[in-house]
Amino acid sequence: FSWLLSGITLAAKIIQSKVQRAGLNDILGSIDQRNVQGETQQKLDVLANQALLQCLGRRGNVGVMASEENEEPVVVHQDRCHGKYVVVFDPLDGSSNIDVNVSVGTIFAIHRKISAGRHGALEDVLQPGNRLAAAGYIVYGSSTMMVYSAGLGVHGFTLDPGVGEFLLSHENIRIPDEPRYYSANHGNERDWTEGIRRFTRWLQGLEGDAAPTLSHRYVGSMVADFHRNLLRGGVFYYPGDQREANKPYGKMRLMFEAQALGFLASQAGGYASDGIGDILELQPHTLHQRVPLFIGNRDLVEQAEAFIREYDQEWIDAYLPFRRGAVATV
Ligand code: P6P
Repeated sequence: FSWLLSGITLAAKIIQSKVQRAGLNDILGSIDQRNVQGETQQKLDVLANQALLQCLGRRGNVGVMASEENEEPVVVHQDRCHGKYVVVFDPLDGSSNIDVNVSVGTIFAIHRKISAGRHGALEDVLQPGNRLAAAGYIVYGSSTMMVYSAGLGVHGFTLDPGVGEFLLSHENIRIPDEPRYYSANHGNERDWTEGIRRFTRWLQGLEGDAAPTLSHRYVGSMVADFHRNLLRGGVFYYPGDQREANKPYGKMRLMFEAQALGFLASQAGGYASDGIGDILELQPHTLHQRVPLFIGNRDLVEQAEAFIREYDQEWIDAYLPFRRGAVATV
């Protein structure tokens, strides 16, 4: 397992070296290709994807890899009878921020292979988050830090550029009981449901009693926003909406963002929900499935669920078919 992790940290060092020089090496900007999400692929996220595929593909104990940048999982076919792990990753989350020098991140989740066949399959990838063996992220910010859990608490390792190694810097991270921030994109407020609007006013101390008084922080890079709330206490939410496009399932990816970060939140004493229930209990139906996401301090996330139950029955009815897998999210 540590050999697998060394594949991730090697890829992280390669990515970090490219991220910090992106403005110099003409790898900024897009390559005018679109990824499976329909998003313009920035050159750096293509390079990051290649680094992870190569560093993990040669580890021997990785049977399947699934990337947010690839339509389908990559089954590692070399003769590896011991390819017992599945690695799911978003190679460079928040990549639209690269050109403006805002922190970006790599998110990874590690499942154990469950299929009977010699080589991995999609069923090995589409497992619920409560079966994760480990998960973590690397945040490429003022320093480069890997935050990781294998089910025994959350620990932070900071890259020492002089040594070229990640050194333990934050042992047993716990989300503070007293939250300080909430993170949401107010630009989408016109499309929020009644329950989300009331939840937001509650967070701002404008509605209801026992409301916290939080500051708003949102950089539009999930790893950066999550990392701040993990260390300082708070809640990040990207709800579903009822725009005319009617995407009650929102934007966040279950397999590539929500599961890994939900696992870390849970290990640090927090909680992650799709607005109805625990993200880690959700049985995935498709690789690029999207879910609404509320993640951070448990009491704040549970308050969001309460507002949704009270005011958003229409949204719940619209979202449930996607949650059950009766209809695929796009
Ligand atoms: P918006 C990046 O594309 C991402 O998936 C997350 O990193 C980030 O939190 C979110 O989208 C930002 O989305 O719509 O607020 O720009």
